[in-house]
This record gives sequence, structure tokens and C-alpha cells, in this order.
Amino acid sequence: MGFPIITAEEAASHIKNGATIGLSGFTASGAPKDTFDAVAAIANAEHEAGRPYKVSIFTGASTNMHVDGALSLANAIDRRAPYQNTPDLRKRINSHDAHYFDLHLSEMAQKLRYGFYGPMDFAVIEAVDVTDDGRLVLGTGAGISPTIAAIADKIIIELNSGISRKLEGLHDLYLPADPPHRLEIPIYRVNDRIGSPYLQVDPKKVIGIVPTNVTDGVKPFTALDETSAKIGANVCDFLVSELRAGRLPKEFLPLQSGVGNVANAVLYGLADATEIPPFTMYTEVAQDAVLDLMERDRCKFVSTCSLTMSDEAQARLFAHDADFCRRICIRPSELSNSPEVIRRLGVIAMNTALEADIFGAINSTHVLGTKMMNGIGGSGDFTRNSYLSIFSCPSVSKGGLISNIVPMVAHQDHSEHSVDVIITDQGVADLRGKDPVQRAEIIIENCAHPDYKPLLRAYLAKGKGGQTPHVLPDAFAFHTAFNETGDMRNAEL
Ligand code: 0RQ
Repeated sequence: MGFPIITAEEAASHIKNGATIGLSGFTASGAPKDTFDAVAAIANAEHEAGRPYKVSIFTGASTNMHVDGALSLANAIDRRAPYQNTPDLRKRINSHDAHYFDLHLSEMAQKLRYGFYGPMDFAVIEAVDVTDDGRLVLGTGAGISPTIAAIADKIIIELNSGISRKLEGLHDLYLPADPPHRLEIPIYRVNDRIGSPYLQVDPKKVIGIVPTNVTDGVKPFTALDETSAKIGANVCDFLVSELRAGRLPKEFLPLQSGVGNVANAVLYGLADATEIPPFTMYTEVAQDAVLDLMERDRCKFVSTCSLTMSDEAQARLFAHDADFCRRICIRPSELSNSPEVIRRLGVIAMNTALEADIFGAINSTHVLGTKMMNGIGGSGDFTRNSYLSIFSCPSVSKGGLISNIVPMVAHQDHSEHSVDVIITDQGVADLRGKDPVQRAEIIIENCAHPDYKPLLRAYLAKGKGGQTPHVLPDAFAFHTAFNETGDMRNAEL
């Protein structure tokens, strides 16, 4: 006997005010769709009737316009973790309408299992296939699906006919035991598969199946701008110089690459950096550029948590034969972002900063120190445990009004202890083996924009000693100048 086929509205009608819901997916990829448009409609109706309606949403990473987008417009999100990137949710977070706690993505699933965030009422899981006994082929993102399937009281399956069935066989789903019984995660090479391609859910928990054909809707990247292309080229030149110097093994090491325009530019740079041998990726998001790298045989294998690819790129990927597709492995975030595995494999971590300070600390999350942008995502998981951790960003933002190299970061996500190299469109600062003042000198000279070098040099010169000679009254002079005059170049030092 199969599961009942239900509408999104019927599925949503089970979800009451105050519910805690776990979702499949990682980024927009693999996240449920129609059910949450229907949940948002209930929220709007309840609010119009003067009744409260909010739900807590826990996922692998960010979601899509149907979940974070529609629920935020309806002001229907209570608690939210571990990552987001939707403008409307960002507004709700920064106005405290939504209670967002930003987490290292590797930790989301285990913290749910440990009970830190209370019980889970529902799991809503996207699948591209389901058997009558509850065996699912997941969509394009694995996220925290094995955990939410295990701990949720009830499960709603969104069966998506708009996503390719050729995903079958690409997932590697595995649930580690919890302490004190945890053993090592036995991934010794990037392409080791250790779990099941299927997610088994308890059929007794399943409320029904919501059919949909809505695609992930990931936007393709626009053409690279000059600054991003320069950063990409600088990262590639640096990696080549490391290879020549023998500080990277000649067969190279697996790469992780973050999200966004800069990360995309770095990947495009790698296509032409042929001194780097064909490589593997151990990463959490595989963007469109990764498909290009695979098609050009630059990338041999990618282990990821999601295929964060545009609809066009997904179509292109699944037009390839099964052998090509098997060069992809989609794992839960507990595996893709596992500190243990990242350290063992010697992953080269390449992430993007909002701002870096002259001593090497990184702000990845908070615009001008207060407003949440997206979240830390997997950048901490990879940075802290990598073989080599690289942060890149443009030297300036907003046409030069903001310097992304500042005296002191206004919020710190990654400390100088975890950051090996900082790269901007201006150049490369290799921080390894340098003390704080040496780091400051090279970051200012090699990475800062020329408009800001005199100000940064003045700040460093003003220091009165100590190993890290900050000038505390002036540490946020750049941020203050921007807040007061709209231009960091007006900083008074
Ligand atoms: O805003 O578009 O309005 O002009 O921030 O900046 O340069 O286009 O950079 O798209 O690569 O994103 C850090 C946000 C960079 C991203 C961040 C403004 C700038 C622009 C975007 P506009 P760019 P990108 C794996 C790893 C954290 C999570 C992570 C991110 C917008 O990479 O969220 O690494 N990283 N996860 O103008 C004020 C500054 C600014 C600034 C840039 N200093 N002050 N605004 N901007 N610097 C993935 C996952 O974990 C899922």
C-alpha cells in the first residue's frame, strides 16, 4: 500500500503555530517547495484573524523563496538555524522578528540529535523517488535529512518530478553514532562512499506525499567582473607557487570553495591554471562552475553536500552518462563538513570574507559589525581544519566607500589563528610564520586598496606596543566614518 497523495494545503494544515520543523536540502537545492507556500498562506490568514502563527525551521543551510522567502514575508519564522541568504529573512533577523542562531553547519544535525533545540514535530523532505516502504532518493541537497528523518514525529514527503531521477546513486547517507559511541567517519579518500544512496524513513511517521514539479531555481552567475576575476587569478597564482615550492604535494589536495561571486571567480580561474593537475573537491556546495571544471576534466571528482546549480546546469549535468554523474557524491553536512575528515584529507579551504583586519582576523557575517548578512555557513568548519586556509575578498566595496581591510574587524568569525592567507584584487598576504606586526605590514602593503593604505599605515604607526598593537579608541574609526559620513576614507586617525 502506498502513502496517501495529499495537496500542499493538506500537508500544511497539520503544521500548527509553534511547530518545530526540520527540512531536507542545503541551500535552495533539495529544500521543500510547495508545502511552505501553503504554510505561509496559513500564517497570513492566521495573522489577519489576529492569531499568532510562527514556526521554527532547522535545515542544512539556507533554503529558497518558498521557505525562507515566503515565511519571512508572512513574518512566520520563530527560530531559524543554521544559515540563510534571503533578503526578506535578513530583514526579519536584523529587526528581531525571527530568532536566528548562526551555526557551524557540521554541527546542526548532531545538536538536533543531542536535544539542544527541543523535540522536532515534522520533517519535510524532498525526494525524487519513493518506494511504498519508505525508501527515498533525495533531491539535490542532503543537508540534515538522515537526522530529521530519525528524530521527527511526523514526516511529509515532497515528491518532485521537476528534478532529475538520475540523482539515484549519487547520495552517500550515513548517520554517525553519538558520543560515547562515535567511531571515526571512515572517509579516507574523497571518493570513498561509506553509507547508503537511499534514505529510509519510518513509513508509520509519513503523513503523505505532496507531488510537485517546482525546480530548485538557483540563479546562474552573471559574467565575472574585473575585480572578481583578478581575485580568482591571484588565488590560482598563489596555489601554483605553493605547488612549485613543494608546499603542496604534486598530485595536489582536495579543494573546498565557498559561496558567492568571489568563490565562483576562483573556480573559473582554476579552469585555466593548468599547472595545477586535475584535482578533486571536498566541499559543501557545487556551483555551476564545478560542472564546467568537470566537463573540462579539471575536476575529477566532487564530494559535496549539494548541487547548488542553476536549472540549466542541472539539465546539462544530467544529460551526461551515468559514469560522468558518478563523479559526484552528495553527502549530509555532517560528512561534507566534518572537521575530522577535512583535517584527514588535507582540504585547501577557500572562503570569502566581508572584511579582514590588518592582524588577520576575519568577519564573514556582520555588515559593519551589527547587521547579519548570511551566516558563517561552512567557512568555520573548513577554515579551522584545513591544510591551508585562504580568505579572499575585494579590497573595497560599494565603489570604494568601504575598505574591506580595516584596523579591527567589527565582528570576528575566524581568528588569526585559523587564517593562513588573505587575498584581494590587490595581491596576496601569506601570513604563515609571521607575528602580528609582520602580518599587518604585509596585509596593508599587498591587500589593501591604495586609497586606504595611508590610513592603515597611520593606524599601525600609532600603536604603542604590545604584541598586537591595536589603538583601541581608533579601532573602529573606519566603521564610524562610514556610519557618520558614508565613506571610510574620512576616518580620522
Ligand atoms: O553587496 O551586492 O549590495 O553590492 O556584500 O559581496 O563581494 O559580491 O561577495 O557574493 O562573494 O559574498 C562574505 C557575503 C561574500 C559570502 C559573503 C557587500 C557587497 C555586496 C556581497 P551588494 P560580494 P560574495 C560555504 C562557505 C559566509 C559563509 C561562507 C558569505 C555583498 O561569501 O556569506 O563563507 N560568506 N560559507 O557590496 C559592507 C563590507 C562588505 C560589504 C562586501 N565589508 N561591508 N558590505 N559587502 N563587503 C557556503 C555555505 O556555507 C552554504
